[in-house]
Formats: sequence, structure tokens, C-alpha cells
Amino acid sequence: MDTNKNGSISRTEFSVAMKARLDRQSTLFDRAFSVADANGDGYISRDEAKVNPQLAEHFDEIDADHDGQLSKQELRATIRSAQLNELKSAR
Ligand SMILES: [Ca+2]
Ligand SMILES: [Ca+2]
Repeated sequence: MDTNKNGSISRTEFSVAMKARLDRQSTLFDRAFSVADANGDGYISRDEAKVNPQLAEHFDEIDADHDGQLSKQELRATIRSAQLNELKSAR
């Protein structure tokens, strides 16, 4: 992360590193989503979620509007709050 090797992480270095991390996560997320979304309708149904034990286990928590389908938005929101919790507990 300390790209100019001056021993401290500048605000720019930090935001560049964060952006790279978010881009990478977003690519991974899209890939994971399309793998789970077997019929390609943009939603993960309960059946489709079975390929991923974590998804299947937390299906009801992630399905915020309880329509029986996980949208990208619902998954993203879940991942984001999981990451926030991780940050909080790291402190
Ligand atoms: Ca689907
Ligand atoms: Ca839903």
C-alpha cells in the first residue's frame, strides 16, 4: 500500500489501494453472482443458493424484501454490513 516507500501511507495511496480493493471485490462479486445465478435472470433463487452453503444458510437474512429471490443489491448490502462489522471488530 505504501507505494512511494516513504514509510507512511498518504491519503492518496490509501484511496488508490481502497479503490483497487473495491474494484477487485466487485469483479469477484459479479463473478460469484453469475455462477450462483444459474438461469441468468439476475436473481438468486433459493434453489440456486444451494450451490453455496453460506448463501443457503443466510438466505432469509440476505433476502431483505422476502420475495424469495436474492438481488445483487440485497447481496451487496449484506456484504457491506459484514465488512463494516469486520472493521469495527478489528479496532
Ligand atoms: Ca436465477
Ligand atoms: Ca429479495
